Amino acid sequence: MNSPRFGSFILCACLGATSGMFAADSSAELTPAPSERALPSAIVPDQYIVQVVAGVNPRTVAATFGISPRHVYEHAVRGFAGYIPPGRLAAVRADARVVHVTPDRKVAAIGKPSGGGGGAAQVTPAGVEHIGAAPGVVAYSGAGIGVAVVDTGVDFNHADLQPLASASFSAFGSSALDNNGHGTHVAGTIAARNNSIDVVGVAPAATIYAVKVLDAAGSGSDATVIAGLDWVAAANTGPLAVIPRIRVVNMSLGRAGTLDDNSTLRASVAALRDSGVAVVVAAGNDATLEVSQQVPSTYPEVIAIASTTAKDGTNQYRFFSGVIKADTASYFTSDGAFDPETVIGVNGIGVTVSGPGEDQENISKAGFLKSVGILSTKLAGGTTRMSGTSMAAPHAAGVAALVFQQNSTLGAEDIRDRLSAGATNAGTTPLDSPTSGYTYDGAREGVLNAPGALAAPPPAP
Ligand SMILES: [Ca+2]
Ligand SMILES: [Ca+2]
Repeated sequence: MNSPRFGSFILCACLGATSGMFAADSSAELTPAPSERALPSAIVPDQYIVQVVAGVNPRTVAATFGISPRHVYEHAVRGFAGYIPPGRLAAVRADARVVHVTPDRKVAAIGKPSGGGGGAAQVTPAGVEHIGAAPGVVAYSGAGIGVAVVDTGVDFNHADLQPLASASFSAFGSSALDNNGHGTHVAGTIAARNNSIDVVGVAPAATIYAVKVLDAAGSGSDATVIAGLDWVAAANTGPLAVIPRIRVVNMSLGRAGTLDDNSTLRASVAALRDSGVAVVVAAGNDATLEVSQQVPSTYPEVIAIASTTAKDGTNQYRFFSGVIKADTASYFTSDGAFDPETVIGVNGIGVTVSGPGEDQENISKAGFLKSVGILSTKLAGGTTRMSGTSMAAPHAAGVAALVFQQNSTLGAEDIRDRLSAGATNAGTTPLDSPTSGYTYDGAREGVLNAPGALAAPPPAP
């Protein structure tokens, strides 16, 4: 991670989470930034993802080689994941029924909710307010729209998230109950209920589906993520046929990677997108990495959301005049610089828009920068604050639910177009961050806005 600086003074180093879930612990001490690069990209030894051709039963292929699959995929994509002994790998690769054999990679991180506390009257979080989604501002609530939180699970018992969808999934063969806190926080930004307690989400009447692909440590892998996406496809089209249908997937997770390092993962995302599901993802929490260097945010099929501040910050540092304003690129956010190789970044593909991933950035007397996180639902009840592109993405997932409620015939690319066309101050925001070591080089796609997305004209045919 870079060491954000202002002038010759170290401004900040409070990035807590440096990987998978893209949430920073906003209560972390201001210590020097870790020199370590952020995202995990470790290959899981001897674990592979095998994609098979259409019409072939993945179990039959696995059985041919004596493999006991940990996951079988039959909906978003066909294949399986599991242990393949080194001696059998070449034979699996050579089998005519096999399309791709990809090493499984870690998608993992630690994000700790802290602070907060529930029981008080309902608060409208600064991010919800800033994007114009506070109760009463827009005429939609997400009612009748299913949103899958593909994450660490969701706290089934949280009073401000009731009722959750009855259908849920865990890639670990367990309950989809959150045992980390990250997924519960994400769920609250999307759809915390408009009542008298805790917080209110962007789409407070949307139906949340808990899809657990990260464990208690916030750790998973490509194989667990594909399992979650395959379940979403099955839930919509298979024997489950859930009501309401899942129209939005939120993935506040990722790893370092490239466009083509796991064709099966990309195919599963593309299949959902093609079926009309908007797949909204966190851009990434490493300002030294581009979106094009991270999975899944590099995929042109996803709607990648970078992080900005929701409000002006405060400043007690006498060597810096002014404050870090609302709509400034968060010091931790990845942005969407173009990749000339893949042409990712052209026509809004890359980062679609930025959204609030923190309330504000304050500058201390000593010149340190401190993130004040987004307030949302906390595991085991009440509220807590977290910062990260993990928190920006669910604001956009919530707006996607509002737009789908307004017009259920839209497709996933229509949602991307609406979010882009409705963004505020495109061309000028995100504003540059004053931290050194990070020079914003994205496309200034503008900041997410709910009324803007709802009012955006339909894209030209
Ligand atoms: Ca509430
Ligand atoms: Ca960049």
